[in-house]
Amino acid sequence: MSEAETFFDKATEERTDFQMLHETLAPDAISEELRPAIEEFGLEDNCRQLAQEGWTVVEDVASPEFNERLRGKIQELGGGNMLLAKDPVFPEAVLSPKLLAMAEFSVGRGFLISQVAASVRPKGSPSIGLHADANWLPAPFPAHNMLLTGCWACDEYTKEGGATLVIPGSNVLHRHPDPDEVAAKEGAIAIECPPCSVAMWDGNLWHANWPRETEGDRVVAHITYTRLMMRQIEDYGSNADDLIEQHGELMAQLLGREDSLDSPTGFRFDKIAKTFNNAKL
Ligand SMILES: O=C(O)CCC(=O)C(=O)O
Repeated sequence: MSEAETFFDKATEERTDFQMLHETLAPDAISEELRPAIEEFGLEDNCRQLAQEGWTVVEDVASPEFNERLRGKIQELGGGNMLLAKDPVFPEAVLSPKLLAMAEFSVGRGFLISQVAASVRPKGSPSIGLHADANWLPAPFPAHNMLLTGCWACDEYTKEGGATLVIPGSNVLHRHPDPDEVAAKEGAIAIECPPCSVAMWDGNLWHANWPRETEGDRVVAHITYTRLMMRQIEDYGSNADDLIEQHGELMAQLLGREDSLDSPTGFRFDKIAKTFNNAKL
């Protein structure tokens, strides 16, 4: 028997043992499994805005004390990438219940962590170029969102302070901006919000930031979640065992240990039900 036959025979055998979902949830729908969390945190309007306009802001994501701790650690490090295993404050941020609920809404059940980065922008920091985060996807972008990026605003977000710039509704174009559109930034607004908010957008939304004109630093954690079938930006493989031991099953999911894919021992048949069903939610 060839390897392919072995795989498909085994998959068929395993699939008879669970209730397979056949229908995929619509891109703007909240699943039955997720609805209690969305309602508990009062995130219905955020889900609606994210689906329609491509962006939203979730306020009071954590306590002011946590926000200060996060800000302090980012300043101490001077920003950077690959932060998930650098300090316990980052896993705590990534596992914030409100963020996890929005991530499941936007990039589906069983989603992964793609990137944990941070930036410190002093007065005079220029604007970054207009872009959609789906940089490794060809256009047209798929109907279902593949990436959710959250900028955790440790400080108040104002236009003069260099807040994130978004073009609401550009998400429906499902393509990258062209050079003229990058230069024109037509329809751009500033996301203004209090500290300890997370400004988030989908992978289709055209966005950048405004130049910082005010004194002091703009301190932000950039957290990106992705759909379970996507490759992640950052590879935490060498830290995964420790992170999972410290933070449990949710961290295992974020690091791809709770699905069938990308396993060094081949397809994980023990996770087939979860994977195939989560992919449709
Ligand atoms: O720094 C910002 O306000 C925007 C950052 C950004 O473009 C991103 O994280 O994709």
